[in-house]
Amino acid sequence: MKIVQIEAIPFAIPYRKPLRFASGEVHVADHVLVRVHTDDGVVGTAEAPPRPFTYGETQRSIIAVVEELFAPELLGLTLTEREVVHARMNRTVGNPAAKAAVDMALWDALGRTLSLPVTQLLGGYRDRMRVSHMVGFAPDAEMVAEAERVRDLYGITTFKVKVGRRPVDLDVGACRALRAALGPDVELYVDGNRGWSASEAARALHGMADLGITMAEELCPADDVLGRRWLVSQTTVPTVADESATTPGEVTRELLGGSATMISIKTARTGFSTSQAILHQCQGLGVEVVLGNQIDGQVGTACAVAFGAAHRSSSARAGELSNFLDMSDDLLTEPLEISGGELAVRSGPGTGVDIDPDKLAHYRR
Ligand code: MUC
Ligand code: MG
Repeated sequence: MKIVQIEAIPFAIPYRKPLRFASGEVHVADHVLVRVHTDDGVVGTAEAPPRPFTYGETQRSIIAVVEELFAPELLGLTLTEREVVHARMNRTVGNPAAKAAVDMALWDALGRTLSLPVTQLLGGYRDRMRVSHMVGFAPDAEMVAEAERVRDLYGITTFKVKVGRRPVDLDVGACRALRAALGPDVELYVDGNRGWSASEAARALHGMADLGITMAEELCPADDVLGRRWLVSQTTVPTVADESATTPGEVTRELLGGSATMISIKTARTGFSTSQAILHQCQGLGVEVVLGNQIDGQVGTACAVAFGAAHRSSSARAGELSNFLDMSDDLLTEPLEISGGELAVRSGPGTGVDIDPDKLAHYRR
């Protein structure tokens, strides 16, 4: 169970269509595959999706941090020395996707060593999750067509609508068009990726008051401390902290400071270990969570569903597990499939996914 090698392999897979949102847009999945090898010949795998506009990480920075900072500190440790692994990685601030991928690759290797699924090791609450789909910026008719296509093809009935454009009526109109087309039974919530001021956000939420919006995520910049607290007082829609709550400390600040009432947990950002710490923190505080997505590929999505389904509170709502549908291809020998609006957890050891060597060779950079 000793760690003998850690690889960071860059790959790039184009999107069939870009995802556009207030803080950026994504055309190519230029991710990093992290592989942890043990002295027993076991290999644990995870995926790091860099989000430069959010966390300042890039494909090259993730490789450098994993190879130059983390690997030398972690070689020789055993897979069960997770606290030591985290203490050493946390000497370096930031770099959430790099840390998360190392953590999840370690859990995958542990599951494979023990011949047990990671989802069972984490909590084993259920074997699948309902899926929520993100609808990016586009003209109203395209956003509606996208939601209808995903509903008809995959049975998905929960949609996160990207907002944060100016004037705010652009997004109020898009949400109104989606509600009119999809009817009253689908769940709609919004994510502003920090695009609006607090007053714009309040205006938008009032404009959407009759649309049954169930959550409002990260509408304003995290540093608008009083503005965000004021926004919470202006709306009955639960406000979700995403980019502003990337560590347990930030979760405490957001919740106790009154700037958010729910937390988005993303395994691409906090791995399995810190995601579980945040989940338990939220449970202890009586705060709901939503399983988010950092525009993960299929390896990352398999990790997310393994985590989300493992716990009662992370599987209570639909999880954001469908971004991979927009990629032109992926790395798995057996692709993930969403049907009936649900994604099942892979049943094999670890996270249950296997990388197709030909695909990796093809997309490797
Ligand atoms: C989200 O929830 O914000 C977009 C940017 C990012 O970092 O994650 C996605 C989705
Ligand atoms: Mg978000």
